[in-house]
Amino acid sequence: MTQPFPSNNEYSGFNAPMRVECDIGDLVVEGALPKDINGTWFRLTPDPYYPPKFDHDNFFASDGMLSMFRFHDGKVDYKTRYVMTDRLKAERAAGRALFGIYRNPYTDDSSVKDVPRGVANTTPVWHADRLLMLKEDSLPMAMDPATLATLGWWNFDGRIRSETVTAHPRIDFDTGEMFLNGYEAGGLATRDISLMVVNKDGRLVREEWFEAPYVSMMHDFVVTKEHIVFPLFPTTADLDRIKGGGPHWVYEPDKPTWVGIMPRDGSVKDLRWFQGPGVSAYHFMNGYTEGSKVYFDFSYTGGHQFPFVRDDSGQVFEPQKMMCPYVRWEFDLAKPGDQWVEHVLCPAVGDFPRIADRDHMKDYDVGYYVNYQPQNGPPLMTGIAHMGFNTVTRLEVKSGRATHFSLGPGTTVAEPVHVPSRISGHEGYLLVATELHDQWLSDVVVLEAAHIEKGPIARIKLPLRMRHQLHGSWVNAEDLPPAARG
Ligand code: V55
Ligand code: FE
Repeated sequence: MTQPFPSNNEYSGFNAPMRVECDIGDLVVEGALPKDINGTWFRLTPDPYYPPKFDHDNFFASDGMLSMFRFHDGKVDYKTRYVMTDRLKAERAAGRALFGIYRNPYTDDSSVKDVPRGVANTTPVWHADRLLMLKEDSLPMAMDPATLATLGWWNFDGRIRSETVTAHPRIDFDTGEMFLNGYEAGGLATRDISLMVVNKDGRLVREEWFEAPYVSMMHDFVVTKEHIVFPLFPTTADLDRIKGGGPHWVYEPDKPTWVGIMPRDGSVKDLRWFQGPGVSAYHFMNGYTEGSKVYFDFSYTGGHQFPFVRDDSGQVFEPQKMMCPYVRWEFDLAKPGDQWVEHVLCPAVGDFPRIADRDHMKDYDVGYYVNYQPQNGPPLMTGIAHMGFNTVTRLEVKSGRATHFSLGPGTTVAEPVHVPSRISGHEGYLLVATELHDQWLSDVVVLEAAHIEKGPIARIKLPLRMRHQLHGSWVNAEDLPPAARG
Protein backbone atom coordinates (compact mmCIF):
# COMPACT_ATOMS: atom_id res chain seq x y z
CA MET A 1 0.00 0.00 0.00
CA THR A 2 1.33 3.40 -0.94
CA GLN A 3 1.75 5.71 2.04
CA PRO A 4 0.49 9.33 1.93
CA PHE A 5 2.84 11.92 0.42
CA PRO A 6 4.33 14.64 2.66
CA SER A 7 2.01 17.60 3.20
CA ASN A 8 4.69 20.20 2.37
CA ASN A 9 4.72 22.46 -0.71
CA GLU A 10 6.73 20.03 -2.86
CA TYR A 11 3.99 17.36 -2.71
CA SER A 12 0.66 19.03 -1.91
CA GLY A 13 -1.88 21.38 -3.51
CA PHE A 14 -1.32 21.56 -7.26
CA ASN A 15 2.04 19.89 -6.55
CA ALA A 16 0.28 16.75 -5.29
CA PRO A 17 1.46 13.83 -7.43
CA MET A 18 -0.94 12.62 -10.15
CA ARG A 19 0.50 9.13 -10.95
CA VAL A 20 -1.99 8.81 -13.82
CA GLU A 21 -0.98 7.02 -17.02
CA CYS A 22 -3.82 7.50 -19.47
CA ASP A 23 -5.07 7.83 -23.03
CA ILE A 24 -7.76 10.32 -23.94
CA GLY A 25 -8.78 10.44 -27.59
CA ASP A 26 -10.24 13.48 -29.35
CA LEU A 27 -10.26 15.94 -26.46
CA VAL A 28 -12.99 18.54 -26.04
CA VAL A 29 -11.93 21.83 -27.68
CA GLU A 30 -13.55 25.25 -27.32
CA GLY A 31 -12.93 27.32 -30.44
CA ALA A 32 -11.22 25.76 -33.44
CA LEU A 33 -7.78 24.20 -33.85
CA PRO A 34 -5.96 25.61 -36.88
CA LYS A 35 -5.49 22.90 -39.53
CA ASP A 36 -1.81 23.77 -39.89
CA ILE A 37 -1.10 22.51 -36.35
CA ASN A 38 -0.18 18.95 -37.29
CA GLY A 39 2.29 17.11 -35.08
CA THR A 40 3.06 16.28 -31.46
CA TRP A 41 3.87 18.27 -28.35
CA PHE A 42 5.97 16.13 -25.98
CA ARG A 43 6.14 17.32 -22.35
CA LEU A 44 7.94 16.13 -19.22
CA THR A 45 6.69 16.45 -15.68
CA PRO A 46 8.35 15.16 -12.52
CA ASP A 47 5.67 13.04 -10.85
CA PRO A 48 6.78 10.72 -8.02
CA TYR A 49 5.36 7.22 -8.03
CA TYR A 50 6.05 6.74 -4.32
CA PRO A 51 6.36 9.17 -1.42
CA PRO A 52 10.01 10.22 -1.03
CA LYS A 53 12.22 8.36 1.44
CA PHE A 54 12.77 11.70 3.20
CA ASP A 55 10.03 14.35 3.56
CA HIS A 56 12.47 17.19 2.83
CA ASP A 57 13.25 15.86 -0.66
CA ASN A 58 12.27 18.03 -3.64
CA PHE A 59 10.22 18.13 -6.85
CA PHE A 60 13.28 17.64 -9.11
CA ALA A 61 13.97 14.18 -7.65
CA SER A 62 10.61 12.81 -8.87
CA ASP A 63 10.12 10.17 -11.58
CA GLY A 64 9.72 11.47 -15.13
CA MET A 65 6.23 11.36 -16.61
CA LEU A 66 6.12 11.89 -20.38
CA SER A 67 2.95 13.23 -21.93
CA MET A 68 2.01 14.06 -25.48
CA PHE A 69 -0.66 16.08 -27.22
CA ARG A 70 -0.96 14.75 -30.76
CA PHE A 71 -2.64 17.15 -33.19
CA HIS A 72 -4.06 15.79 -36.44
CA ASP A 73 -7.02 16.57 -38.70
CA GLY A 74 -8.18 19.41 -36.47
CA LYS A 75 -8.34 17.07 -33.44
CA VAL A 76 -6.07 16.40 -30.49
CA ASP A 77 -5.32 13.23 -28.47
CA TYR A 78 -3.57 12.99 -25.09
CA LYS A 79 -1.36 10.22 -23.71
CA THR A 80 0.82 9.95 -20.58
CA ARG A 81 3.35 7.28 -19.56
CA TYR A 82 6.00 7.02 -16.89
CA VAL A 83 9.60 6.86 -18.01
CA MET A 84 10.33 3.33 -16.80
CA THR A 85 13.82 3.90 -15.44
CA ASP A 86 15.76 1.18 -13.61
CA ARG A 87 15.09 3.19 -10.50
CA LEU A 88 11.31 3.25 -10.96
CA LYS A 89 11.28 -0.48 -11.77
CA ALA A 90 13.25 -1.26 -8.60
CA GLU A 91 10.97 0.90 -6.45
CA ARG A 92 7.80 -0.56 -7.97
CA ALA A 93 9.12 -4.05 -7.26
CA ALA A 94 9.74 -3.03 -3.64
CA GLY A 95 6.49 -1.06 -3.29
CA ARG A 96 8.25 1.99 -1.82
CA ALA A 97 11.01 4.57 -2.37
CA LEU A 98 14.50 3.07 -2.16
CA PHE A 99 16.47 6.09 -3.35
CA GLY A 100 17.23 8.89 -0.90
CA ILE A 101 17.37 12.64 -1.39
CA TYR A 102 17.96 14.52 -4.63
CA ARG A 103 21.34 13.68 -6.12
CA ASN A 104 22.77 12.12 -2.97
CA PRO A 105 23.48 8.39 -3.43
CA TYR A 106 24.80 8.20 0.15
CA THR A 107 21.18 8.40 1.35
CA ASP A 108 19.99 5.42 -0.74
CA ASP A 109 19.02 1.94 0.42
CA SER A 110 22.04 -0.36 0.13
CA SER A 111 19.93 -2.68 -2.06
CA VAL A 112 20.07 -0.18 -4.96
CA LYS A 113 23.73 0.80 -4.88
CA ASP A 114 24.27 -0.57 -8.40
CA VAL A 115 21.01 0.74 -9.89
CA PRO A 116 21.25 3.97 -11.94
CA ARG A 117 19.70 6.91 -10.06
CA GLY A 118 18.43 8.75 -13.16
CA VAL A 119 14.79 9.82 -13.31
CA ALA A 120 14.84 11.32 -16.86
CA ASN A 121 12.40 14.06 -15.85
CA THR A 122 13.40 17.40 -17.39
CA THR A 123 13.31 17.79 -21.21
CA PRO A 124 12.04 15.58 -24.06
CA VAL A 125 14.10 16.21 -27.20
CA TRP A 126 13.58 14.86 -30.72
CA HIS A 127 16.86 14.53 -32.62
CA ALA A 128 18.00 12.22 -35.43
CA ASP A 129 14.85 10.10 -35.17
CA ARG A 130 15.23 9.58 -31.43
CA LEU A 131 13.00 10.83 -28.63
CA LEU A 132 15.33 11.42 -25.67
CA MET A 133 14.37 12.21 -22.07
CA LEU A 134 17.08 14.38 -20.56
CA LYS A 135 18.10 15.06 -16.97
CA GLU A 136 21.36 16.79 -16.21
CA ASP A 137 22.73 14.14 -13.82
CA SER A 138 22.51 11.15 -16.22
CA LEU A 139 22.58 9.91 -19.78
CA PRO A 140 19.51 10.34 -22.03
CA MET A 141 16.68 7.80 -21.90
CA ALA A 142 15.06 6.88 -25.23
CA MET A 143 11.26 6.53 -25.58
CA ASP A 144 9.03 5.37 -28.41
CA PRO A 145 7.29 8.44 -29.92
CA ALA A 146 4.19 6.42 -30.89
CA THR A 147 3.52 4.38 -27.73
CA LEU A 148 5.63 6.30 -25.18
CA ALA A 149 7.14 2.97 -24.15
CA THR A 150 10.58 3.23 -22.56
CA LEU A 151 13.37 1.92 -24.81
CA GLY A 152 16.44 2.31 -22.59
CA TRP A 153 19.43 4.51 -21.81
CA TRP A 154 21.11 6.00 -24.89
CA ASN A 155 24.93 6.14 -24.74
CA PHE A 156 25.50 7.14 -28.38
CA ASP A 157 26.48 3.63 -29.48
CA GLY A 158 28.85 3.37 -26.54
CA ARG A 159 30.85 6.40 -27.68
CA ILE A 160 30.08 8.88 -24.88
CA ARG A 161 32.61 9.22 -22.01
CA SER A 162 30.70 11.86 -20.05
CA GLU A 163 28.51 10.42 -17.28
CA THR A 164 26.08 13.30 -17.67
CA VAL A 165 24.23 15.17 -20.42
CA THR A 166 22.49 18.52 -20.05
CA ALA A 167 18.70 18.82 -20.20
CA HIS A 168 19.21 21.83 -22.50
CA PRO A 169 20.81 20.80 -25.76
CA ARG A 170 21.28 23.49 -28.39
CA ILE A 171 20.27 22.39 -31.89
CA ASP A 172 21.51 24.21 -34.99
CA PHE A 173 18.39 24.35 -37.18
CA ASP A 174 20.45 24.75 -40.37
CA THR A 175 23.00 21.95 -39.85
CA GLY A 176 20.97 19.62 -37.62
CA GLU A 177 23.90 19.40 -35.17
CA MET A 178 23.05 19.01 -31.48
CA PHE A 179 25.43 20.60 -28.95
CA LEU A 180 25.50 19.11 -25.45
CA ASN A 181 27.43 19.65 -22.28
CA GLY A 182 27.70 17.61 -19.13
CA TYR A 183 28.79 18.91 -15.73
CA GLU A 184 30.08 16.52 -13.06
CA ALA A 185 31.04 14.63 -16.23
CA GLY A 186 33.63 12.51 -14.43
CA GLY A 187 31.44 11.58 -11.47
CA LEU A 188 29.66 12.98 -8.45
CA ALA A 189 30.72 16.56 -7.58
CA THR A 190 33.67 16.57 -9.98
CA ARG A 191 34.67 19.81 -11.69
CA ASP A 192 34.80 18.10 -15.09
CA ILE A 193 32.67 19.64 -17.83
CA SER A 194 32.18 17.87 -21.15
CA LEU A 195 31.31 19.42 -24.50
CA MET A 196 29.76 17.12 -27.08
CA VAL A 197 28.50 17.49 -30.64
CA VAL A 198 26.07 15.01 -32.21
CA ASN A 199 25.68 15.30 -35.97
CA LYS A 200 22.36 15.34 -37.82
CA ASP A 201 22.49 11.55 -38.15
CA GLY A 202 22.74 11.07 -34.38
CA ARG A 203 26.44 10.19 -34.30
CA LEU A 204 28.58 11.61 -31.48
CA VAL A 205 31.37 13.27 -33.47
CA ARG A 206 33.12 15.37 -30.85
CA GLU A 207 33.75 15.21 -27.10
CA GLU A 208 36.15 17.39 -25.12
CA TRP A 209 36.51 18.03 -21.39
CA PHE A 210 37.75 20.90 -19.21
CA GLU A 211 37.78 21.75 -15.51
CA ALA A 212 35.40 24.38 -14.14
CA PRO A 213 36.55 26.89 -11.48
CA TYR A 214 33.97 25.30 -9.13
CA VAL A 215 31.25 22.64 -9.39
CA SER A 216 28.26 24.59 -10.67
CA MET A 217 24.69 23.59 -11.51
CA MET A 218 25.10 24.64 -15.14
CA HIS A 219 21.51 24.02 -16.18
CA ASP A 220 21.72 25.54 -19.68
CA PHE A 221 24.36 26.97 -21.99
CA VAL A 222 24.57 29.07 -25.16
CA VAL A 223 25.74 28.21 -28.66
CA THR A 224 25.90 30.72 -31.52
CA LYS A 225 26.95 30.18 -35.14
CA GLU A 226 30.52 31.07 -34.08
CA HIS A 227 30.86 30.54 -30.32
CA ILE A 228 30.09 28.23 -27.42
CA VAL A 229 29.40 29.85 -24.05
CA PHE A 230 29.53 28.14 -20.63
CA PRO A 231 27.87 30.31 -17.93
CA LEU A 232 28.65 29.15 -14.38
CA PHE A 233 26.58 30.53 -11.52
CA PRO A 234 27.58 29.82 -7.90
CA THR A 235 25.08 27.12 -6.97
CA THR A 236 27.75 24.64 -5.96
CA ALA A 237 28.25 21.03 -4.93
CA ASP A 238 30.72 19.55 -2.46
CA LEU A 239 31.55 15.85 -2.14
CA ASP A 240 32.14 15.90 1.63
CA ARG A 241 28.77 17.52 2.23
CA ILE A 242 27.09 14.92 0.02
CA LYS A 243 28.92 12.06 1.77
CA GLY A 244 27.63 13.43 5.08
CA GLY A 245 24.06 13.02 3.79
CA GLY A 246 23.69 16.75 3.11
CA PRO A 247 22.19 18.55 0.13
CA HIS A 248 23.81 18.33 -3.29
CA TRP A 249 23.49 22.10 -3.85
CA VAL A 250 23.96 25.26 -1.87
CA TYR A 251 23.95 28.80 -3.23
CA GLU A 252 27.13 30.80 -2.59
CA PRO A 253 26.54 34.31 -4.04
CA ASP A 254 29.86 35.49 -2.56
CA LYS A 255 31.57 33.46 -5.27
CA PRO A 256 31.74 35.06 -8.74
CA THR A 257 29.70 34.18 -11.80
CA TRP A 258 32.06 32.87 -14.50
CA VAL A 259 31.36 32.92 -18.23
CA GLY A 260 33.68 30.93 -20.52
CA ILE A 261 33.57 31.62 -24.27
CA MET A 262 35.33 29.62 -27.00
CA PRO A 263 35.17 29.60 -30.80
CA ARG A 264 32.68 26.96 -31.97
CA ASP A 265 35.32 25.56 -34.32
CA GLY A 266 38.08 25.83 -31.71
CA SER A 267 38.71 23.79 -28.60
CA VAL A 268 38.05 24.06 -24.88
CA LYS A 269 41.71 25.07 -24.57
CA ASP A 270 40.68 28.36 -26.22
CA LEU A 271 38.15 29.24 -23.48
CA ARG A 272 38.37 32.87 -22.42
CA TRP A 273 36.89 33.51 -18.97
CA PHE A 274 34.87 36.51 -17.85
CA GLN A 275 33.83 37.22 -14.28
CA GLY A 276 31.08 39.12 -12.44
CA PRO A 277 28.98 39.17 -9.25
CA GLY A 278 27.43 35.88 -8.08
CA VAL A 279 23.80 35.51 -9.20
CA SER A 280 21.42 32.64 -10.00
CA ALA A 281 19.99 31.82 -13.45
CA TYR A 282 18.60 28.84 -15.31
CA HIS A 283 17.50 29.33 -18.92
CA PHE A 284 18.80 31.31 -21.89
CA MET A 285 16.41 32.58 -24.55
CA ASN A 286 19.01 32.72 -27.32
CA GLY A 287 22.47 34.00 -28.16
CA TYR A 288 24.31 35.12 -31.26
CA THR A 289 27.61 36.49 -32.51
CA GLU A 290 27.90 39.78 -34.39
CA GLY A 291 31.46 40.72 -35.41
CA SER A 292 33.60 40.60 -32.26
CA LYS A 293 30.55 40.63 -29.99
CA VAL A 294 28.75 37.70 -28.41
CA TYR A 295 25.31 38.30 -26.89
CA PHE A 296 22.92 36.20 -24.88
CA ASP A 297 19.50 36.97 -23.43
CA PHE A 298 18.05 35.68 -20.15
CA SER A 299 16.97 36.66 -16.66
CA TYR A 300 18.77 36.08 -13.39
CA THR A 301 18.00 36.75 -9.74
CA GLY A 302 20.13 37.89 -6.80
CA GLY A 303 18.57 35.38 -4.40
CA HIS A 304 18.07 31.75 -5.34
CA GLN A 305 14.77 30.86 -7.07
CA PHE A 306 14.22 27.49 -5.43
CA PRO A 307 13.22 27.22 -1.76
CA PHE A 308 15.08 23.90 -1.35
CA VAL A 309 18.40 25.48 -2.37
CA ARG A 310 17.75 28.68 -0.40
CA ASP A 311 16.89 26.81 2.80
CA ASP A 312 19.88 24.49 2.54
CA SER A 313 22.10 27.55 2.04
CA GLY A 314 20.76 29.19 5.21
CA GLN A 315 19.34 32.11 3.24
CA VAL A 316 16.14 34.04 3.86
CA PHE A 317 13.76 34.97 1.07
CA GLU A 318 14.27 38.61 0.06
CA PRO A 319 11.65 39.62 -2.55
CA GLN A 320 13.73 42.56 -3.82
CA LYS A 321 16.51 40.12 -4.81
CA MET A 322 14.04 38.38 -7.14
CA MET A 323 13.07 41.56 -9.02
CA CYS A 324 15.52 41.32 -11.90
CA PRO A 325 14.52 42.27 -15.45
CA TYR A 326 15.04 40.34 -18.67
CA VAL A 327 18.55 41.27 -19.86
CA ARG A 328 21.14 40.89 -22.60
CA TRP A 329 24.80 40.32 -21.67
CA GLU A 330 27.28 41.62 -24.25
CA PHE A 331 30.86 40.33 -24.49
CA ASP A 332 33.28 42.15 -26.80
CA LEU A 333 36.03 39.67 -27.69
CA ALA A 334 38.05 42.44 -29.40
CA LYS A 335 38.54 44.19 -26.05
CA PRO A 336 40.84 43.09 -23.22
CA GLY A 337 39.51 42.42 -19.73
CA ASP A 338 37.12 40.04 -18.07
CA GLN A 339 33.89 42.06 -17.83
CA TRP A 340 30.64 42.16 -19.78
CA VAL A 341 28.04 44.87 -20.42
CA GLU A 342 24.40 44.40 -19.38
CA HIS A 343 21.41 45.83 -21.30
CA VAL A 344 17.84 45.66 -19.97
CA LEU A 345 15.43 44.16 -22.54
CA CYS A 346 12.18 44.05 -20.54
CA PRO A 347 11.22 44.87 -16.94
CA ALA A 348 9.04 41.74 -16.55
CA VAL A 349 10.98 39.25 -14.36
CA GLY A 350 10.49 35.75 -15.70
CA ASP A 351 11.80 32.45 -17.00
CA PHE A 352 11.07 29.50 -19.35
CA PRO A 353 12.01 31.38 -22.53
CA ARG A 354 11.26 29.85 -25.93
CA ILE A 355 11.86 30.96 -29.51
CA ALA A 356 11.09 29.52 -32.93
CA ASP A 357 13.46 26.59 -33.62
CA ARG A 358 14.70 28.24 -36.83
CA ASP A 359 15.90 31.35 -34.90
CA HIS A 360 18.40 29.53 -32.67
CA MET A 361 22.01 30.81 -32.64
CA LYS A 362 21.24 33.75 -35.00
CA ASP A 363 20.31 37.39 -34.80
CA TYR A 364 16.60 37.24 -33.94
CA ASP A 365 13.80 39.45 -32.77
CA VAL A 366 11.02 37.49 -31.09
CA GLY A 367 11.06 35.46 -27.88
CA TYR A 368 8.36 34.22 -25.53
CA TYR A 369 8.62 33.63 -21.78
CA VAL A 370 6.47 33.43 -18.67
CA ASN A 371 6.35 35.65 -15.63
CA TYR A 372 4.24 36.66 -12.63
CA GLN A 373 2.27 39.89 -12.83
CA PRO A 374 0.31 40.93 -9.70
CA GLN A 375 -2.46 42.65 -11.72
CA ASN A 376 -3.32 39.20 -13.13
CA GLY A 377 -4.09 37.72 -9.73
CA PRO A 378 -2.64 36.85 -6.31
CA PRO A 379 0.27 34.38 -6.17
CA LEU A 380 -0.59 30.67 -6.34
CA MET A 381 1.42 27.83 -4.80
CA THR A 382 2.62 25.47 -7.53
CA GLY A 383 5.85 24.20 -9.06
CA ILE A 384 9.36 24.17 -7.66
CA ALA A 385 9.50 27.90 -6.82
CA HIS A 386 6.20 27.49 -4.90
CA MET A 387 4.75 30.37 -6.90
CA GLY A 388 3.26 29.92 -10.35
CA PHE A 389 3.75 32.24 -13.31
CA ASN A 390 0.45 33.71 -14.52
CA THR A 391 1.45 35.59 -17.68
CA VAL A 392 2.94 34.75 -21.08
CA THR A 393 5.02 37.55 -22.60
CA ARG A 394 6.00 38.01 -26.23
CA LEU A 395 9.13 40.16 -26.35
CA GLU A 396 10.66 41.87 -29.36
CA VAL A 397 14.25 41.97 -28.16
CA LYS A 398 15.37 44.79 -30.47
CA SER A 399 12.70 47.37 -29.61
CA GLY A 400 11.76 46.06 -26.15
CA ARG A 401 8.10 45.99 -27.25
CA ALA A 402 6.24 43.46 -25.12
CA THR A 403 2.72 42.06 -25.25
CA HIS A 404 1.15 39.81 -22.64
CA PHE A 405 -1.45 37.11 -22.15
CA SER A 406 -3.07 35.89 -18.93
CA LEU A 407 -6.21 33.91 -18.06
CA GLY A 408 -6.46 36.04 -14.89
CA PRO A 409 -6.82 35.30 -11.16
CA GLY A 410 -6.69 31.66 -10.09
CA THR A 411 -4.70 30.52 -13.12
CA THR A 412 -1.08 29.78 -13.93
CA VAL A 413 0.88 29.12 -17.11
CA ALA A 414 3.76 26.74 -17.84
CA GLU A 415 6.50 26.97 -20.46
CA PRO A 416 5.02 27.72 -23.91
CA VAL A 417 6.01 25.75 -26.95
CA HIS A 418 6.25 27.36 -30.37
CA VAL A 419 4.57 25.66 -33.34
CA PRO A 420 5.71 26.92 -36.74
CA SER A 421 2.93 27.73 -39.21
CA ARG A 422 2.95 26.29 -42.71
CA ILE A 423 1.62 29.65 -44.00
CA SER A 424 4.58 31.76 -45.10
CA GLY A 425 5.08 34.96 -43.10
CA HIS A 426 2.86 33.66 -40.26
CA GLU A 427 4.59 33.68 -36.83
CA GLY A 428 2.96 30.39 -35.83
CA TYR A 429 1.30 29.43 -32.57
CA LEU A 430 2.06 28.97 -28.89
CA LEU A 431 0.68 26.04 -26.90
CA VAL A 432 0.54 26.70 -23.17
CA ALA A 433 -0.50 24.35 -20.36
CA THR A 434 -2.48 26.20 -17.71
CA GLU A 435 -3.64 25.36 -14.21
CA LEU A 436 -7.18 26.37 -13.24
CA HIS A 437 -6.82 26.40 -9.47
CA ASP A 438 -10.50 27.03 -8.69
CA GLN A 439 -11.65 24.09 -10.83
CA TRP A 440 -8.72 21.78 -10.01
CA LEU A 441 -8.31 21.21 -13.78
CA SER A 442 -5.89 22.08 -16.57
CA ASP A 443 -6.51 23.51 -20.03
CA VAL A 444 -4.12 23.91 -22.91
CA VAL A 445 -4.54 27.25 -24.64
CA VAL A 446 -3.66 27.82 -28.28
CA LEU A 447 -2.44 31.34 -29.00
CA GLU A 448 -1.49 33.04 -32.23
CA ALA A 449 2.17 33.76 -31.53
CA ALA A 450 2.07 37.24 -33.08
CA HIS A 451 -1.09 38.27 -31.19
CA ILE A 452 -1.03 36.60 -27.77
CA GLU A 453 -2.78 39.60 -26.19
CA LYS A 454 -5.95 38.72 -28.16
CA GLY A 455 -6.37 35.58 -26.05
CA PRO A 456 -6.77 31.93 -27.04
CA ILE A 457 -8.06 30.93 -30.47
CA ALA A 458 -8.79 27.52 -28.92
CA ARG A 459 -8.91 25.97 -25.44
CA ILE A 460 -8.24 22.26 -25.12
CA LYS A 461 -10.18 20.98 -22.10
CA LEU A 462 -8.75 18.22 -19.97
CA PRO A 463 -10.96 16.26 -17.58
CA LEU A 464 -8.13 16.22 -15.03
CA ARG A 465 -5.36 18.35 -13.58
CA MET A 466 -1.82 18.10 -14.95
CA ARG A 467 1.07 18.31 -12.50
CA HIS A 468 3.43 21.24 -13.07
CA GLN A 469 5.21 20.81 -16.41
CA LEU A 470 8.92 21.48 -16.91
CA HIS A 471 10.00 21.47 -20.57
CA GLY A 472 8.46 20.37 -23.85
CA SER A 473 9.22 20.05 -27.57
CA TRP A 474 7.12 20.36 -30.69
CA VAL A 475 7.70 17.89 -33.57
CA ASN A 476 5.97 18.30 -36.94
CA ALA A 477 4.09 15.15 -38.06
CA GLU A 478 6.23 14.73 -41.18
CA ASP A 479 9.38 14.51 -39.01
CA LEU A 480 7.95 11.59 -36.99
CA PRO A 481 7.82 7.95 -38.09
CA PRO A 482 4.44 7.00 -39.65
CA ALA A 483 3.34 5.05 -36.52
CA ALA A 484 3.74 8.24 -34.44
CA ARG A 485 1.58 10.42 -36.71
CA GLY A 486 -2.13 10.95 -36.19
C1 V55 B 1 16.58 22.06 -12.81
C2 V55 B 1 15.71 20.99 -12.99
C3 V55 B 1 16.10 19.73 -12.59
C4 V55 B 1 17.33 19.53 -12.04
C5 V55 B 1 18.20 20.59 -11.88
O1 V55 B 1 15.12 23.73 -13.60
C6 V55 B 1 17.82 21.86 -12.27
C7 V55 B 1 16.22 23.41 -13.18
C8 V55 B 1 14.02 18.74 -13.18
O2 V55 B 1 15.31 18.62 -12.67
O3 V55 B 1 17.67 18.28 -11.62
FE1 FE C 1 15.36 23.73 -17.60
